[in-house]
This record gives sequence, C-alpha cells and structure tokens, in this order.
Amino acid sequence: MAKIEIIKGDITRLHIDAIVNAANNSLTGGGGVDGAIHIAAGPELLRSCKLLEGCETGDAKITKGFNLPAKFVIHTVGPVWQEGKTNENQLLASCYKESLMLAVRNNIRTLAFPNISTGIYGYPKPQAATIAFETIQAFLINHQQIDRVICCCFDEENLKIYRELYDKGIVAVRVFSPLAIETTSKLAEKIWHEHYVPMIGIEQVSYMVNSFQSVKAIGNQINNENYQYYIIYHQSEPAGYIAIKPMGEELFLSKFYIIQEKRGTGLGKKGYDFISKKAKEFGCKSITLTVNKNNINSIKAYRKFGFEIENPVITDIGSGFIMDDYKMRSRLDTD
Ligand code: AR6
Repeated sequence: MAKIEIIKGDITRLHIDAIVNAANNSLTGGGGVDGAIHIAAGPELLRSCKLLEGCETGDAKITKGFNLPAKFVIHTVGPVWQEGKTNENQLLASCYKESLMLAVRNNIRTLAFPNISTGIYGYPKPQAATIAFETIQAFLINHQQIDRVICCCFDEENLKIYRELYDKGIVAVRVFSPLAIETTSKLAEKIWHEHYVPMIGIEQVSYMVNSFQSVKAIGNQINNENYQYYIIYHQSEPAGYIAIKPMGEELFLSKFYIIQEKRGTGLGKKGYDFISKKAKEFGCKSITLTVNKNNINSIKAYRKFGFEIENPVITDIGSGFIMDDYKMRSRLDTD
C-alpha cells in the first residue's frame, strides 16, 4: 500500500509527479504557498490557470508544473475557517479527496500536499491535520495507483502536529470497497491465528476465519447485517480492525483487534476511544461484547476500559464447535 510521508520543507522544490497548491477561487495567484508556487513555476502557470476559469471551494483543477521540478500542479481551494459553521470539515476533506482523484486520473503516482487552509485561511492546525490524514488514508486503501503521498509541512507547528499524529495517533478508516474488505479479511486471518490458536486450537480458528471473516462473510455483514468495519491504521500501515453494530441503546462491539507487534503501545486505548465516540454518535448508552472465557488478557484490558462481566454465553457455531464466552458491558457516561 502507498505510504504517507511527513517532511518539513518548501513544496516548490520537490521532484515528484505533482504538488498541490492551496489556491483561492480565482486561481490567479496569491500569498502563502500559492505565491511561492507561482514564483517558482514562472508566468506560464498564471496563463494556464486563467484558462481554468476559477475553482469552487473543495474542488481541484490541474495544470502543468512549468519551471517547477514537479510535473504537475493540482490547484485546490480550501475553506476559510469560520468557527466550523460553514461545513469547513467536509470542504477540507473534499480538497484532499478531489486532488487525489485528479492525481489518479492523470496517472500521477507521487504527490505532495501543503497543509491546506492552515495559513491565511486560519483553519485550526490540529483539526486540519486529522482531516488530512484520515482522508488521504481512506483514499489510499481504495486506490492502489498512488505510490507515495507527502505531507509537506512548512512551519514547525504543523510539522510537530503531523509527526505526533503519525507516531502516536491512529486513523480508523471505514471499510466499504472490495479492496478494503479483502484487506480486512487478510488482517483477520493473521490476527485470529496469532491470537486464538493458543486458546482454542488451529482447527477451530480456521473454521471461524472461513465462516465469519472471509471476504464473503465480511461483505455480507456489511451489506446485509448493518455491521460497520473499520481498519485501524498506525504509521500508515494496517494495525488492527474494529467491527461494530448499533442495536438500539447498545452498541455491539463484535471485533476489536490490534496485531501482535503493535500491542502494548497504547493503540488499544485509542481504538477504544474511537469506539466510544461512535457509540455516542449512535446515541447508545452502553457497549457490549463477548469474549472467550480463557482470554484473560483481553478481559483484563476490557475491565480497564470500564467493562464488567454480565453473564456467561455459550454459542454453538456449527461443525461441532462451541464458543464459551462472557458477555461484558460498559456503560457510557451520557451527559
Ligand atoms: N511550501 C510548503 N508549504 C508552504 C509554503 C511552501 N513554500 N509556503 C507556505 N506554506 P497558505 P491557505 C504553508 O496561507 O491557508 C493564498 O493567498 C503555510 O505554512 O498558503 O489555504 C491563496 O491564494 C501553511 O501551513 O494557504 C489563498 O487566498 C500552508 O502552506 C489563501 O492564501 C497553507 O497556508 C489560501 O490560504
């Protein structure tokens, strides 16, 4: 999968397929990164931009790079920050998405973004960085045509925010496309084997992976059974996944796994914060789950997140296999 990279520097100096410009609706140049790009590209860029007849906020258009080392410039127009009252989050996400779509349509494989809207347009930097990351990551898992996306930070503050997000944060990307379902299924196979074989044996694990986490099974849960799957990314790589199902006042946490190498790094807590946030968005008052009775470590971890054991649950899952679980519940503070 394509990698996201964070660098500090002047975007006009990058030798890549395309750089993105944080432009304005007129596309006739301005200050900030826009000004720097026009100076470095030379006057032909302005002539070329004038033919495009402007650009809507959240949209993107493309020109050649002229004197720039980059072959193309993708011009996008970020929203002006107005205290979040004018759909700024969606518009900013749209800038990243539309720019990436234009890149794919033009066979661009490497591109760099500046921190759109966080200069003259006044967008809060941490919020803008989160949106940038989530949108880029979600796009990349569904488009294999792009090799590398660079987040080019110019100021120290943005660099710090981006590095922190990259090193310590997670991005949860909703699974919709066949490609994302396939990634989830592969991840499930890996995680379930490393996690459950010592507990229930390889035969049952293989049976369970085939029955419940195959591409077909996950597709069916998403399309017909109201499950939402999310892949958890850390440092631009899949690090685990989540499956949830809202059921009235409770959110059923069906799957929540972090791969072995990433356990004990605080990602579990971040994943759980994401799940609680979702539960609150659905208006749920509690989160429930079932966990294998022998899964001492997970039970301990769930207790830390505020779950309590409610009752034992024994389920016949077919082919002679039985699940011997506890049902656990965590009540959410609803204020
Ligand atoms: N390379 C990379 N990033 C840069 C560079 C550079 N050479 N120069 C500045 N930045 P801004 P906006 C960073 O103000 O907020 C223009 O007048 C900068 O530190 O360029 O989207 C347009 O015409 C900041 O983090 O863009 C519009 O009118 C980021 O680029 C308006 O500004 C974006 O800051 C757009 O405002």
